[in-house]
Amino acid sequence: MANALLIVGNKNYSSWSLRPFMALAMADIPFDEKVIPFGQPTGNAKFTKAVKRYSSAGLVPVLVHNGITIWDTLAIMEYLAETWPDRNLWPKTKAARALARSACAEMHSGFRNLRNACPMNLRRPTNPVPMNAAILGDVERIESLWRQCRKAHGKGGPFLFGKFGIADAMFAPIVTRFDTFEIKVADDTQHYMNAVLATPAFHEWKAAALKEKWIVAEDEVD
Ligand SMILES: N[C@@H](CCC(=O)N[C@@H](CS)C(=O)NCC(=O)O)C(=O)O
Repeated sequence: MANALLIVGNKNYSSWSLRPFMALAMADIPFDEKVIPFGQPTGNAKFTKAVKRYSSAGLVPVLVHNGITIWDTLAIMEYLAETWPDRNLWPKTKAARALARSACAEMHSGFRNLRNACPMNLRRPTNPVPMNAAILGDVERIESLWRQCRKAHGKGGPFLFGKFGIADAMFAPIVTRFDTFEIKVADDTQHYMNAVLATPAFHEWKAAALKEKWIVAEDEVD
């Protein structure tokens, strides 16, 4: 049976692409990968045309597996959990899954202040940018959500639900933003961030990102 194919954007910038990569790699699911560079500006016709060969939505990430195409990060995550149930990508108990799914959905649709002000940019030298109340509100909410997950279900390891899972993959780009923009966080948040940043999957992704030469001006924040 052919490997799953994950189609991603620039590894330096594509926060949505990082998420399914982290889930696949940390779950040891064999997959191939195709990088489609964004070009300039993002949303340009060349990029969209290349992605539309796989998904008519024209956005990355896209997963293709056994003749099935799945696009949009949360749908990809659900497909992975359903297709490889032995990898326990969602936590085992119903209560933990409900919390994990809620956290992932909140991530998928939220935290726009932080996301807009601090775009993922893995090669950016780490230094802070001015924070306003709206960005700090997102940071505070994320820290409290991570704390809630860890407190209720994190006994079995350093991740949100103990073992690495979909919720960690969904928040991995936030971890990089907190790190890159030197956002002040509590000790328990830093401890969780260190665990994500130390994963082999993140190391692999970042090493590839740092080799990229493409610049996306709109994601470069001084
Ligand atoms: N909600 C979508 C977001 C996908 C998305 O916005 N992808 C960005 C890259 S991180 C993209 O393809 N941008 C290119 C464009 O806007 O044309 C998901 O969860 O996958």
